[in-house]
Amino acid sequence: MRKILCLLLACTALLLAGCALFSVSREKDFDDSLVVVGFSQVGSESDWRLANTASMVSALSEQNGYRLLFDNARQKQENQYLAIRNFIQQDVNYIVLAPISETGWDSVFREAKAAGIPVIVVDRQVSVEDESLYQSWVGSDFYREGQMAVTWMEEEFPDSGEPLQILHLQGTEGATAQLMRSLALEQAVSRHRTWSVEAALKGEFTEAKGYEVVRDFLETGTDFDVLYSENDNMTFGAMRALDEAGITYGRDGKVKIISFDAVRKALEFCLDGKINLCVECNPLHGPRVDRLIRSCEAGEPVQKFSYVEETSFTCDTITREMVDQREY
Ligand code: GYE
Repeated sequence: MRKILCLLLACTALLLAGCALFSVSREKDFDDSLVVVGFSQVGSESDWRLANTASMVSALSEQNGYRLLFDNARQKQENQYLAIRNFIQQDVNYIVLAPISETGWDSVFREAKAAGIPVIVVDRQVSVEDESLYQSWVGSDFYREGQMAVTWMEEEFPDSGEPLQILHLQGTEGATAQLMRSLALEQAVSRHRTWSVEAALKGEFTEAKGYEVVRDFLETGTDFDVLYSENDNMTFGAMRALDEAGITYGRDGKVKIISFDAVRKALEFCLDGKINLCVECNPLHGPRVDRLIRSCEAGEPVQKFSYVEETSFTCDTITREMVDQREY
């Protein structure tokens, strides 16, 4: 009996000590002056995404006055709902969302609004009934990116009556980056009588899936002249499949390659003549979100939509210097 009592006392003492320790460390960790931001990220599917996460983490750092709660949704929208509800429960000051797809946000956004938490959307857009459910959006003009690619194709393959066969490698279905880059291509194909899309493959913006679907497609033996790939990582996968099938590509090859994002590795391939066109998509949204939050905190009016300026690179004009300037 005495032994049990001693054990109980020891456990209680440990528990109390634990609580004390916990509250001390909480007090130490938690600085009231910090702005608490919950960030729900799509996943880590691409080099672009990793650069985007790094940019957000460094801009929303403690040094800059933030406490960042980061959640990686691993490409599942249900995980984003959970993360947002969790942020609401923790009563964060702002919710930042990089949405997987455009639709399905009305309910959780309404919950955030009811809790008085502003939502800032980055990268892809959202389609909600009531636009006042979120504060602002910052990201790329994905349709313009698609148009840059199409304009390059029009210059490269002026209508000569010869057929132009295109293999379309698409990103995550329903993501603005996929919808708009696809739309620009589809509209161009319907304008040009001789252009055709041999297949629209779903590569989910990942290298592994890009490799797999292109490898399987190549087994059908269908010919094509252009690979229109909606992100660099899928392009890297597709290049591996082409290598394995012995099909040449790039400046001196059979297949011309268009790739979106223009991360450093893709620019290296472009410089090497392996990718013909890299269309830039800027992932460095951290400082932009920081500025938006600062304006909100200062009670200044904030812009609803901010589009980022972007360019493109071709293997005929890219230089070593341009590649070296790329940080991601
Ligand atoms: O192109 C791709 C990423 O939404 C712009 O998502 C982003 C896209 C980007 O996984 O690499």
